[in-house]
Amino acid sequence: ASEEVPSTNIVTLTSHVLSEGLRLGAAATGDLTLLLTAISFTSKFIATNVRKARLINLVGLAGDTNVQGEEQKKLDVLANDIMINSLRASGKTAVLVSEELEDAIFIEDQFKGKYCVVFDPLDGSSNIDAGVNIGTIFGVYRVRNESTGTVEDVLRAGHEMVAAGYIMYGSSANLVLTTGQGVNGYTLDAALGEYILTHPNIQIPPRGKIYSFNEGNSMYFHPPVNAYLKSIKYPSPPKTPYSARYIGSMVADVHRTLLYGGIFGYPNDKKSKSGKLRLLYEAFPMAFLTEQAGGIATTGTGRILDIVPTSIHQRCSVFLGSRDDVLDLIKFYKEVP
Ligand code: AHM
Ligand code: MG
Repeated sequence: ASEEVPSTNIVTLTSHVLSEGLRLGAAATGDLTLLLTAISFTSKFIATNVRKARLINLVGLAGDTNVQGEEQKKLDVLANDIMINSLRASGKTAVLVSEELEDAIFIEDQFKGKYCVVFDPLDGSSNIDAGVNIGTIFGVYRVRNESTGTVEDVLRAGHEMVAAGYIMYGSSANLVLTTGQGVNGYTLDAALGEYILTHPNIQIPPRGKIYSFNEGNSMYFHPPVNAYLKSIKYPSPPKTPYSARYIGSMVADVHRTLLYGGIFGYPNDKKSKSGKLRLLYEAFPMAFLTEQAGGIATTGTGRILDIVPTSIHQRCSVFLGSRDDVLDLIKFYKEVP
């Protein structure tokens, strides 16, 4: 009987980002690597606490529903605090924008570096109590030449980001990252405490068989969206209908879309006039990852990464996924009044 021999050919997040940087001559200073190390450390902290909270909520280790409610709120705040502390301490950041905080944070000179990080520390947190996957989303800009770090450094088009990614807290923690050279996925090995490269060079299939929308909003959707959804649910033979998958946790819905293909959408509609998702730290990072994986990310009428934000918490209509599926949707926007 053969015994399972552990692989000794393991690539960790840090070594991978470093070697990619060296290969491209880009991250010669290692600053971006150190910044990403701070983010990955933070995500390990959050992953541990999400797991604890799940145990409390699902198995009921402690307290009544009231206590559980408080526990959940604490987790949002905790994730935000650890993220900010660790990014500040990294010495590599100048401006931070968090979904949890109304104003941007400007790092004091003593700790100041040349990167700006925009993030949603715990997205989909309404899902925590049910044990459903949640995640952290982040995007990174480099401060503009001569800038000491102002809000203008993050009010820039998404295509100016130098890195973006998310960490999904599920049965394992998965970190998916782009530094503009394709997309790689890493899985946290809890025993080693390291993210291991498990999904090198993720490519979205050019067409999928899954659509992912909150169809409960159909009565508010604009005509092109409803016409598109009808076309994939009632296709003319020999085509067959698409499957519906909607978790309601952007990280999980986008993660599945990157791996299996198909289309994810959260459009603006008659009720949410500008959409629901946030441009800077939800739409931009996911759009960057999608394009780097060979897919398309659009508002329906234009490329998401070309939008220039005017305020840090602004919202945006989002459709992203497999090239052919998103092109089909764009066609409906062009043809349906
Ligand atoms: P949040 O930042 O308040 O958690 O909201 C963002 C989440 C996304 O993860 C998800 O795609 C969307 O909201 C789901 O919204 P809805 O419940 O309206 O379908
Ligand atoms: Mg969010």
